[in-house]
Amino acid sequence: QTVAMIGLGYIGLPTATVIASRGVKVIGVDVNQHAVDTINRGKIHIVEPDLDGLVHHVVNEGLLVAQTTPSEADAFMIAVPTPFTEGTKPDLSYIEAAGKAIAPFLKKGNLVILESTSPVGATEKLAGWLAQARPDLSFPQQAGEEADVQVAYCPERVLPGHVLRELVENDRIVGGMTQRAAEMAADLYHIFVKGECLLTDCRTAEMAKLTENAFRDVNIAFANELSIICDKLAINPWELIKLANRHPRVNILQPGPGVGGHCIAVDPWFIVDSAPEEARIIRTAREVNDFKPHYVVTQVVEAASKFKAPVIACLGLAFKANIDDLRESPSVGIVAELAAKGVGRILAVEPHVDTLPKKLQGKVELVDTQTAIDQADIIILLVDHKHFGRIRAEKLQRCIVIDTRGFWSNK
Ligand code: SAJ
Repeated sequence: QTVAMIGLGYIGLPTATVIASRGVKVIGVDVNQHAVDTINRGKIHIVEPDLDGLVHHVVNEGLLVAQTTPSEADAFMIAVPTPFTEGTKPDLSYIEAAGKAIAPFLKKGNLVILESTSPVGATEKLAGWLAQARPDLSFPQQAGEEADVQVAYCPERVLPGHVLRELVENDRIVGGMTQRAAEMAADLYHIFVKGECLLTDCRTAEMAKLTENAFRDVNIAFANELSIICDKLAINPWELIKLANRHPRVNILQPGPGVGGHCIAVDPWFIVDSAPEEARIIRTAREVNDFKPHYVVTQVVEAASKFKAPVIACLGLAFKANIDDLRESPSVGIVAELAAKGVGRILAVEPHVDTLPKKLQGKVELVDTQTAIDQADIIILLVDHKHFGRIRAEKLQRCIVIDTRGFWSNK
């Protein structure tokens, strides 16, 4: 059998590669010519541990071929972006474009699987676009179990940095528009998934993905709110959380400078958009987490007011520890806000990158850890990179330290 993967980004490329590594022929499709050319040379255009070697192998074996337009296959998987721009609606235009691109190649017996994080109802919309483009074929919304082309929703749930392991080991939610669609999709995932495939309908599967990330967001918001309350009451929040977590039914997450990444800070808004009156905790959690970077800025501004010409060292720009991903990072936002306020000379340290993101260029100096620590009056720990474990405690004693992750304050 042949599988076509539409979208060769952070999810599509690893998934296509793992399927190909099981000996299945995979056609990878992406509108980005550079990505297609890079992959066909056996190289990768994204950062994910161990992915480069596996891509090299499957491309060499002729099992993965990238192209800019689809061709015929038995199953079509779609892993394209679904952005949510604040104050507007979820943007399904990439899914619609993917549907229109595969429609001419569909034939009886095909399966179409949507993997992109989507609002509830998106899979049914996709099936509608496919049916519109191919009136000669039947789809589940009219023909149910007997449809010529079955359609399913199976969310990806992998953690960036651990994608290859989690793709194989995690349980997989498989939501069919029909029972047949779910069974066909489960058969496909069984090729590479060692976890369990849990069958359900597509609306439940869509909501499950959003629920997982909203659950985490709400729990991080609880920790972030606690940390602000603790500052007011002069309590160490990390010690407090550690103690409370010794209760057998309490498990509080870690406070930080805010929530970043492309999923947890975005997905809850899909739920809020679908049920604005009802989603009260979910909306408030987003607001609490989005407020945290501004709170950190206020702390720094207050500390800076004690110096004539303060030098401020900002440690870490990535959205979480030990990765090089600076997109949607609260740390970058904090550093940019500090620079805009002109509170002092700002040194940024990010051991995983060579250049600053555009919005910091010319305003902030990118330096190594040693230089930053030697020159700083104020040190802000923004990311708990292992790398910062090298900093010696006595170096910190002559500065004001604002430790947003509990890296040093977690007793
Ligand atoms: N964070 C905290 N405190 C914590 C945990 C995380 O402040 O206790 C922050 C991180 O620093 C980061 C943000 O939250 O800025 C998100 O990091 P994360 O590691 O929690 O999650 P992501 O965004 O890398 O990946 C999530 C995962 N979802 C869940 O754990 C429920 C992953 O499994 C999903 O596949 C991914 O979103 C996705 O693509 O949706």
